[in-house]
Amino acid sequence: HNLESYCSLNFSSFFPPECMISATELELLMQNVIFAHQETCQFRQENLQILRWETFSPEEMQNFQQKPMDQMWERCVCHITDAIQYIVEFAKRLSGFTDLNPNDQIVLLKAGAMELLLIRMSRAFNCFNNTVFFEGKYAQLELFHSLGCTDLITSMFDLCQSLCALNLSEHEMAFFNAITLLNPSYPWLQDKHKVDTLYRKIHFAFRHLLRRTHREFILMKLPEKEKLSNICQLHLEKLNIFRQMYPTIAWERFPPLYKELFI
Ligand code: MHQ
Repeated sequence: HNLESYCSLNFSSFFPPECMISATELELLMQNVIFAHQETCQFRQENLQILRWETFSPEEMQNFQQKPMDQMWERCVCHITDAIQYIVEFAKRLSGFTDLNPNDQIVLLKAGAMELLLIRMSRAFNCFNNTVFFEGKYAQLELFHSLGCTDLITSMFDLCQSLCALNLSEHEMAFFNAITLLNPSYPWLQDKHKVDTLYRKIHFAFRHLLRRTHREFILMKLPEKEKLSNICQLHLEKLNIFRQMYPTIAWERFPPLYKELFI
């Protein structure tokens, strides 16, 4: 790192003491986070926009609602697992993530995968009619009735509503995902300091991006960590109830990655 490039930024007051980063490193980091998201976002924003008003017909809805609980769970869990595979890929492409020790990578993914899924869900959400992209069309909350977890799904939809109100760009989405994943506050982390350094750098790059686009105010409006983790907790509770009702289904038919993360 050379001193000149630090000075050229003239943000010295913003540099957290443990996070020195040169202008070049900052640019590279911004590109890295944005590319990591672009390359792993599963559905492109343009395509989701095109399908925005394709909703399920009442007959199709009824068809879903009449499915047995276990079948619907299995189906949803498979879609969630697919989506999480892309989230794992996002993490792997974030510079610095794979340099963390393997235990800490797992700790962060276990704690963060569902939170990132919630953030990504807001991209696939139409806030004007309260629907979410599911199996090729947009689905109302009622479609998921047979899962037996209306409170969970309601809070997922509510979160998406509040995220949609912020109108996050794909770049902002990328950074929000990255800082949510790299939360240095988990007690099980072995090298907290390394996670913390990476977190600060990415947070700094995020603020830099927001300053450039005059969008700093969104930092105060992003949902609190607690809000996300409450929904994740609710998901775990619902999963536990389901497992008690259908122990063999959960064990034999849920994908290994889902079991590894949540069971
Ligand atoms: C991703 C794509 C994606 C894939 C799957 C907890 C439980 C048993 C059910 C989508 C929740 C039901 C999920 C499938 C329902 C709310 C789940 C089932 C963004 C997220 C998204 C759209 C998931 C959103 C949440 C869905 C619809 O890139």
